[in-house]
Amino acid sequence: MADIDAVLDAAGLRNQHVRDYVQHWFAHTGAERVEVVHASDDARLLREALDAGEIQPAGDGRYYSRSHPKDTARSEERTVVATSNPGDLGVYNNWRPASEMRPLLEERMRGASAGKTMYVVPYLMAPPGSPLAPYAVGVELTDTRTVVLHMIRMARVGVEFVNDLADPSFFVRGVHVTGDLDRLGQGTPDDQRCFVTIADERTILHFGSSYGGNALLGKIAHGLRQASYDGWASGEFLAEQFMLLGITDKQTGRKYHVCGGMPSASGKTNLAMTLAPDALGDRYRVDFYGDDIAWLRVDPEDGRIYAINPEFGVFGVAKDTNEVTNPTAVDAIAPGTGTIFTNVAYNADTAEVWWEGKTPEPPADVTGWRDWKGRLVSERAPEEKNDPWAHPNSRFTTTLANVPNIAPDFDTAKGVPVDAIIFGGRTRDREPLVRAIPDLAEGVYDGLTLGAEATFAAEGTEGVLRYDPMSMRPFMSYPEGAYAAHWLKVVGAATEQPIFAHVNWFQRDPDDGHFLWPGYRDNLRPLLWLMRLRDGEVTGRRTPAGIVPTVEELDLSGMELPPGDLDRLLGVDTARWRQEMGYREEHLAQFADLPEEIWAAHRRVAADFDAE
Ligand code: GTP
Ligand code: SPV
Ligand code: MN
Repeated sequence: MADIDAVLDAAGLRNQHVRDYVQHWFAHTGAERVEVVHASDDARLLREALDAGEIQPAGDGRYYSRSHPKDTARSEERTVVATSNPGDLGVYNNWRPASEMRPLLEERMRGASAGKTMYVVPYLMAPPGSPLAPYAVGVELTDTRTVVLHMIRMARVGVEFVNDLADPSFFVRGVHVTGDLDRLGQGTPDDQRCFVTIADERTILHFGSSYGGNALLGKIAHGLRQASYDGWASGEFLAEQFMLLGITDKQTGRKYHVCGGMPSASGKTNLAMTLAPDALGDRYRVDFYGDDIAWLRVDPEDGRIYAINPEFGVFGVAKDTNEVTNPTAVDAIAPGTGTIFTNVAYNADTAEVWWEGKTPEPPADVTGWRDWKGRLVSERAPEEKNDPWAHPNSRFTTTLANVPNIAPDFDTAKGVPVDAIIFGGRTRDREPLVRAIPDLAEGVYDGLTLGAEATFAAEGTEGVLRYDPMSMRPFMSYPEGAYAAHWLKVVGAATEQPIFAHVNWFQRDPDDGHFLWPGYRDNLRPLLWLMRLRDGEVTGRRTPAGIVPTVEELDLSGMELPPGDLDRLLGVDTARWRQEMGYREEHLAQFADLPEEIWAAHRRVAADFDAE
């Protein structure tokens, strides 16, 4: 192994624990060579990937990549959280014993990287210097170059993040082996894929994919599953699938920070990036902090909740991204940004990409265009003619620095103080545009009972109504009762409580199905109302489900909404809610050890509806 030592020496990788770990998995996976990655290797790795045909040019320093057609989204079924404690079994975490999963993954991975390079990707999932940085250190070993290119965009990458650790053995060990994607039986009873976080060993073993959260281990495997477990085990913090944004009222100089959870592909990226309805004039500035993950802790100095975005980039849904819906995202993926597009439609002749909703109609001249499966659009069979050109879960990958309204203090070590925590999802009826919840237990209860239509970000579930507690269902790494108790404890310890709220941009007309609320940039309006409620400038209308705005309180300037739509948007349908309370009771009953405060909140809301 002397040659590997030489490679690690040359890369300046000094941490002996990391070196031992690399040696171990190099031998185990049978890789042919090792390469240590630094963010500054990006240009060379891009050239190599272009030469190897793994990516294609997509115009002005942007790139196109296509994943295997059977590998286009997370597989929730094949994802497991393992520990050595059967008490960690939860309803959503697919818990298995570590003693069963480690050997299984070791067997799948043995020799499975033969002939390939093992890239060593040391990373940090936090702003440098953050009090939570010790939990954010990891090393991903991967046998796929496009995964490295994505990691460089999504995390801070370099040996400096693992050398000189206070405890050199305290880093997350992530091993990603792609496997032979043609032969993994994806979706069959003999599915070989397996994505395991061994949470109490801080080890992540993912086999059988090279796509998104299945393969970029810093992102959701570490940033959410491992981190939420660490936050609970240490008692110190929360790690949630949350966006994070700042709103500055330029008239008063007051700055607010809002974070919140919405299930995958339900609008976090769009919300965090794009708020700024021009109709409201130049009064507000909205800063982008993060679109998918936030870690929350109480700062001992002032006792407030602070949030950081542990990520370095955005892995955003491409569908419907355009100048009208999200001009900020359009700029963030513009020429010169180094963006990588995955599974959109591609034209090699013109180096262009396209996805549904990029423009109202697909390019009129189909010459050279291939759909996400690589089929020439002009040659698709008649029954394929209506297939989307881009996969619904096709994505763009760009760094935070490319987002034009990135907050000037986005990488401040301490994070930013949180004024509001919101939950939302795709709900076609029942949920009003916004309802505020000023009580901690009722806020946590609301998050736990977040019910929404599932999306294409995971395989095989689109459109199904299901509960997605705090949008963490696919990322829950410990039991829900303990999760609720941990939330009450962390947020309860803050000296200044954030206000909670539930939002819904996805109400539909019961007759023709159109979205009642225009959404996107106009979502700033309900958030401004929430901030005014927090400051005591409006009082709203009390309902058993929380406080909703009156029509007068909501700033609707420059909007034209049919009055009937507005009533529906701000209405609380008591009959539907009473029915929902029954479903919630059943849902919550599944969770052992749910704190009494949560049941009490449930009973209060139910009694209020009964009294209506
Ligand atoms: P993940 O990255 O999977 O966690 O998703 P996300 O929550 O960041 O979702 P994203 O913002 O990427 O939105 C997903 C889809 O919802 C995109 O196709 C958006 O165009 C659409 N969308 C986002 N916001 C709105 C909105 O306010 N109204 C409507 N109708 N659609 C929206
Ligand atoms: C999600 O699915 O919620 C994502 C994309 O943010 S992935 O990284 O694939 O999980
Ligand atoms: Mn997400």
